[in-house]
Amino acid sequence: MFNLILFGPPGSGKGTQSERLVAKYGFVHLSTGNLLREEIANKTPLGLEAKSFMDKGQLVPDEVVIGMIDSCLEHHKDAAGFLFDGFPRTTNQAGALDKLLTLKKAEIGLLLALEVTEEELVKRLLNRGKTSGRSDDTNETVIHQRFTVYKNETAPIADHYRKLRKFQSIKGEGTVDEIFTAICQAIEKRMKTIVT
Ligand code: B4P
Repeated sequence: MFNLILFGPPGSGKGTQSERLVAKYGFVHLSTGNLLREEIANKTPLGLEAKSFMDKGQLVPDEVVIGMIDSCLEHHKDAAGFLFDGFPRTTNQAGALDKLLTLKKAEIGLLLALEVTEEELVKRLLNRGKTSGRSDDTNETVIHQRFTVYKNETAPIADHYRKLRKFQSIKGEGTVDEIFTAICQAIEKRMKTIVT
């Protein structure tokens, strides 16, 4: 089992690259953002609670997100590998993920961090906001709030995986194809070191 975390600030291309990675490697894709948006679309109590945080550019409480991931892992017991997209986003979530995987005698193989300048991120998010209907992508104040949350709460997770020698950064600017090629090279190099 090879488990990958795709990491990076809002708009760095995690969702975009995940779709391709799933098609190529057959990972089970676990995007907490997508799972939360499904709950919102279905107007569930969890979705209504999540929306109030997401609309302000804040993180949804850890226990909500960890519970969602736990039940997804349970639903996919025979998966050949998971792609975590947008999760973990706090050190608490990272600790919970380690524990959940240990219970399944599994671990994270690699964390790939997409590096993109803030100027480019704002451009991408505002552009997506024109068509996506995502309320967190249309307001520049909310977008900047998401960056602040990322720097304060999410970026520190990288150190945890750096210490485990599972961290690698990837240039997240260029064409989607160029970035995908760099990601695949990093995955395949890491897979070889795990197998041999
Ligand atoms: P997410 O859904 O995770 O989304 P994201 O960070 O906004 O975007 P992503 O990086 O996936 O960008 P994408 O590929 O789409 O989070 C949304 C919210 O949900 C969070 O703010 C939070 O409130 C909540 N949430 C989610 N997970 C949580 C957790 N674990 N804990 C607590 N709260 C959580 O790309 C963006 C745009 O760029 C697209 O329009 C795309 O077409 C474009 N693009 C991509 N690659 C490009 C390239 N190479 N060149 C040009 N444009 C590109």
